[in-house]
Amino acid sequence: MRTFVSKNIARVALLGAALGVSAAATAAPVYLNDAAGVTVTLGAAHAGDPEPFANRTTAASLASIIDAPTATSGELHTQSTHVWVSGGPLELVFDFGAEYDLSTLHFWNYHSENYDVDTIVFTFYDDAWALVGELTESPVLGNLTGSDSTPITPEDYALAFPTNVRYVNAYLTGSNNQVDFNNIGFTAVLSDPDPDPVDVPEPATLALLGLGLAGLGLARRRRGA
Ligand SMILES: [Ca+2]
Ligand SMILES: [Ca+2]
Ligand SMILES: [Ca+2]
Repeated sequence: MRTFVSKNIARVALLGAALGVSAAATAAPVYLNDAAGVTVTLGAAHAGDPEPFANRTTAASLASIIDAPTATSGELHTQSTHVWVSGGPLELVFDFGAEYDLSTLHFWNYHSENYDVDTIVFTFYDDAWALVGELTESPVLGNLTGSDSTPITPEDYALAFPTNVRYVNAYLTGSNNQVDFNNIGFTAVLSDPDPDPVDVPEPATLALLGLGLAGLGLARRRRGA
């Protein structure tokens, strides 16, 4: 039984190699904040104001943006968890450290209209900073009770387009010039670093075909002799 299984695993692996199927292309998407060491920094809009947050330091605020342990975790809105800019927008730059094919973006908004994030413009870039996609979202409120004692829950945005994304710029704005939320997260698979060419015969297939033809010729010659 073990032989049967291992032989078939070997066959599947060979088939995968022949078809050019990489492990990255077939892998299930994972929550990057947990798995890939996502980092986030302030965007260019804050060049003259390195401490734009109303309630905490930039270091503490940025760290708390990407610390939701899973893509579905709830998080209470407290003075030590929420991210708040009073008097203008917030611009963030995320770096995944490598290129990923994004499938879902997760956003944990504040729970009432006076301070929530009303619009986010996301732009997606590859590792050479070439633009690969854009998305504008109007997030829903983070919970239905409008209460700090009810956890903020994430809203998911499905992403069909962005492949080979390393950097994401997020520009967040709100009514009353208030921006208040808890987390931003990403789910993705590692991009194929070497996309396979199409319509090019595999050398191994050609070699096998050549061997087969040579064998046929040999057999014919032997029958004829
Ligand atoms: Ca957080
Ligand atoms: Ca609002
Ligand atoms: Ca709103």
